[in-house]
Amino acid sequence: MSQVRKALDFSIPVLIIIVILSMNRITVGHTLAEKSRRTIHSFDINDENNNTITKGSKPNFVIMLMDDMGWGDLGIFGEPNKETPNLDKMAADGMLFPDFYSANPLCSPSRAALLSGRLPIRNGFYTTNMPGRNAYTPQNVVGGIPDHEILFPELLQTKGYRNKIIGKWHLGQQPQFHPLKHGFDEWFGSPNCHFGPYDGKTIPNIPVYKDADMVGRYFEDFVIDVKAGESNLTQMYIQEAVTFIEKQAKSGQPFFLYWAVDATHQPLYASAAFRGTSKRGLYGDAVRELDYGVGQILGALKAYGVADNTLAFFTSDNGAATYAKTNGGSNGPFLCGKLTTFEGGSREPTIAWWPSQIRSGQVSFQTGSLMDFYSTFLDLAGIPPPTDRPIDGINLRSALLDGKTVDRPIFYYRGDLLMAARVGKFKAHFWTWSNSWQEYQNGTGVDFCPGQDVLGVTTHEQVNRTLEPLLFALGADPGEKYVIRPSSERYRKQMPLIMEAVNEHLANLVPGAPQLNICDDSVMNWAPQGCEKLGRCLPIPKSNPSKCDWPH
Ligand SMILES: [Ca+2]
Repeated sequence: MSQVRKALDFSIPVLIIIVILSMNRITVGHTLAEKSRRTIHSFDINDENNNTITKGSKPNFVIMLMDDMGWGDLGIFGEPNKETPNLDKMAADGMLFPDFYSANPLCSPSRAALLSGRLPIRNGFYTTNMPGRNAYTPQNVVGGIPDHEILFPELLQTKGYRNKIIGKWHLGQQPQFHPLKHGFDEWFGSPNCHFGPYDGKTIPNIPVYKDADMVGRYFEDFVIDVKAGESNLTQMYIQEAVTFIEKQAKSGQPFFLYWAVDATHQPLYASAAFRGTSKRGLYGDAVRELDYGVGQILGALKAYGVADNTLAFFTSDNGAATYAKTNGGSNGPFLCGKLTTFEGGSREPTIAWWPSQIRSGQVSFQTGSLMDFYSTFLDLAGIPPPTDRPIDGINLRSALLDGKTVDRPIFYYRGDLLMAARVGKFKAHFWTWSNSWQEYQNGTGVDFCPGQDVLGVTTHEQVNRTLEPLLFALGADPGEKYVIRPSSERYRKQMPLIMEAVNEHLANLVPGAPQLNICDDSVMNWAPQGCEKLGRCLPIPKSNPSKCDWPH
């Protein structure tokens, strides 16, 4: 952890300032597809139905987590084509959070942090193979979410909640890491990204699970036409969500729905009904279908009478993949995107909605984090959080219900390296790195900051700034373009405040054992549980573990 500790070495003439920190085909068999066709009906977000079937003291929770969708992809946040009417309506009826962050600029660590309430450096979703590298869970990764992490759905279960994940899990594909072992009662989706198609000999296609058992594989049973960009998956995910909401509303049992859809993650896809409907191309088609899905889910909550007792959040797991250029999303005014610790990497389009509790049309400037769902949901469900470990999420109750804000720092990590920190409206970079020269290839290769080079900031090598961090005023300069002079009064005033938060963070930091160091082809999805019933198990190759190679 010497890389992390390097930030401790920083010192500047210290002004004595006290800062109060509240750290405080689609045929899965034909049955599912047919069922899906049979039962689809449409809901309207504008429906008013206060015919409450269930009104318990415990609220229901919904997280609609997008994959690689950017802050700037929503009409409400300024996307010029204005193609997200349901999200814009959700915001108009609820609370918009412009300053909301993921805990990491990449899928797996972001999701591990969301569910554990803890930074990846604590929960183990990082690598120490090389300093400052982003790691995730492709299907040859040996690790996953450790048993000793307490995910908030596990705690909700103890108080009678029924929890369902729909879509991408990404916290490990080996059986011990599956959602049903970590707080979920139901699952429809996959353990890894929908990459492929693979040959099934050197690499197996990714399985799709219905609860504990595999029911098919992407590209074999669940068709994704990569060339056309077409798949019915989002429609299936919508239907799964609506059916779950109906079931839970009728039973009266409180629930948590984690809708972790992935159409905006490459390979992009949309169903035939949405393909070609966006001015933005396929990416926009995917956004439009997901926006439709949001309308269906909120509409179902209303139609089944549980809207007033349900807190729903919409957000995304990391910034838009700017390296995909027009095939990726928009991070609005923010610098760079996915995989970076600039604002474009982790500022998320976030909306809260709770008709009976959150007044409509509000904007909260609470600095928020996906990790805050942990503390917030537990509090609202009357469940004490664990006291034997640091929790990085804060409780958003007062922000949601009373419109209050509290100061809290944001720490930007890339793997094991603390790259930057935000306190108030100011952000300091201790290290800068966009992506390597090797990948960048003088502009002809991969670029995490296309069209956004800022001299000395978007560096293609890891540059250590700990002796004189780069400071930006995010309020005036959300795009991190204008470095504040170290000799300026603002710098001398703000840096000690940031360093106090950083030093407190690092002093109490006990990094978790890194889970993303070792890869082994034998752990891939050769023979997922349930494959025997389908006669679809593949031979497992000999184990040959090695250090994973993380290029970013
Ligand atoms: Ca992602």
